[in-house]
Amino acid sequence: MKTALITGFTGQDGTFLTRLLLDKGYKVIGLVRRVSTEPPRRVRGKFDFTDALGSEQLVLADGDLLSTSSLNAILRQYQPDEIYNLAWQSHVGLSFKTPEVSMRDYEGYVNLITAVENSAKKSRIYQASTSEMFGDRDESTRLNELTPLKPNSPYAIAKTAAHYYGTMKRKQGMFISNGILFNHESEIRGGDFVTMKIANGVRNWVKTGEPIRLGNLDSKRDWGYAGDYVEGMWLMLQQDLPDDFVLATGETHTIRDFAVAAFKAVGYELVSNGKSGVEEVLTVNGKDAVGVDPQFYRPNEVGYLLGDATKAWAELHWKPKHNFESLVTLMVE
Ligand code: F7E
Repeated sequence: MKTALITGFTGQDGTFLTRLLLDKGYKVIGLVRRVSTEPPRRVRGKFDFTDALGSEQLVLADGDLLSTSSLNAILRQYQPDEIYNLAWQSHVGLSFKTPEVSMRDYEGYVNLITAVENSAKKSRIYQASTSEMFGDRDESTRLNELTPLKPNSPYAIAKTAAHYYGTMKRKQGMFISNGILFNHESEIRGGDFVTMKIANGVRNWVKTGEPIRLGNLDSKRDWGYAGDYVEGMWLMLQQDLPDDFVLATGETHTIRDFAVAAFKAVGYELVSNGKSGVEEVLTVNGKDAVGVDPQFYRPNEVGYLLGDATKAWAELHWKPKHNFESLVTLMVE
């Protein structure tokens, strides 16, 4: 039986990855940081891990990426074959207000690598790199593993540092693969990311008529389904050699497109007044449904993301099963 350690175990990707690895017969160690309230547990349907916890196929290990003693102890005890580093403050907008947190996330990753060197030399590491590292660029390019990085948020700068730190350690012989994942969403996506905010907002609008307040409607994202993307993460660690891989759908849409598709999924036609910025209002049969609120703008924006996952298709034989329409429908429903 293989053993995997997941940091960021309670997040969206940690939850999907736990399901995938348990189904593959892995023993999964979830690194959990004790907080004064219980960590959120997803216990519904396919994410009910009660049986796995009972049989100890899933174990929660108390620790923290900022505590090297806890990392060394956990690694010495479990000697994981694979480590998935998903722990990170993942809201880009928030990172502008709490930049030190992003830098500490980077420090935590360096601690993890050092602990692996000291206590579990054979572990393979997956690092969650991100399309945010590409930063703001013109719309002529599809972004892949060879595209130069131009991060422009505290979140992306810290992720880029981690990306290069891992690449540097790979040259010294460590098995570290960077997954450059474009946006990936799901039915358990947090409510402060734009897709779930829209999905929840549509349902609320149907009930109460309260419009959804959003920020920049023009930015474009390449959105896939988290369940597809964790398979890609796993595949990266099954290769003979470590490498960097982009996971993306190859389709890009504006935030406005997502809102229009989400209203369509419940049978409403959302129409823009055609104005720009805070003047724009989108209505359904003349009734306000989406408005723009500058409080949701970011100091720097990543306006355009479109990924080229050709390498992952060719080398990992990875292809996403969900497309834009099926993702929107799944989230609204
Ligand atoms: O924003 C715009 C916002 O917060 C998407 C994270 O998982 O994917 C995610 O990062 C876009 C941005 O995701 C609102 O300005 C408009 O252009 O859903 P998001 P993100 O920043 O792309 C990458 C790959 C990661 O690595 C991250 O960890 O939507 N937008 N209005 C809004 N965004 C939010 N959150 N809320 C709004 O009201």
